[in-house]
Amino acid sequence: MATLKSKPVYILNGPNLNLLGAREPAVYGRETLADVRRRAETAAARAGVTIEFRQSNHEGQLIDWVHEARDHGAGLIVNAGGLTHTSIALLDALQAAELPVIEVHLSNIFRREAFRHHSYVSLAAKGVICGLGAKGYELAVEAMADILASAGAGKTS
Ligand code: CA2
Repeated sequence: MATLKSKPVYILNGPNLNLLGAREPAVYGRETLADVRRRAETAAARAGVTIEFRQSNHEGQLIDWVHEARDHGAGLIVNAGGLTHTSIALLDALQAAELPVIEVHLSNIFRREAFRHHSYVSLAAKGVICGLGAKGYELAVEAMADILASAGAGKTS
């Protein structure tokens, strides 16, 4: 039987998400990124997948991790923070990765400033979850596990 555990799902978090819980609780909630990580790990254990949970404030680092995921990952869950709305380079990397991508945002970007309504990441994403806070990461892990199980059905590796 195929195992979903062989390659991890990369969960990449972009600029300023390390500040979660410390500032702007009205927009992003009170949970820290460590709390979000714990939720994702619990959801992953439930769903039978493993995760690589990372955060960087640097565009190039995130792109390097997407490249790493291309070789060593099963899928990508991405909250690119502000780079969501600006980074063609990150989009290019995600498209080149040829892996299932799920985009996550804590806040509902469509209830916010107009500049947040456009996402480059969405062009590479199979699905988008936004506005559900940290719960969105759990849902993304669950959805990714389903996608990987469907893709792997009948395969031996
Ligand atoms: O809602 C989201 O998850 C965002 O990706 C968060 C980004 C924002 O630029 C996107 O439009 C939507 C911001 C990252 C978090 O920034 C913080 C700033 C201060 C305090 C806590 C977090």
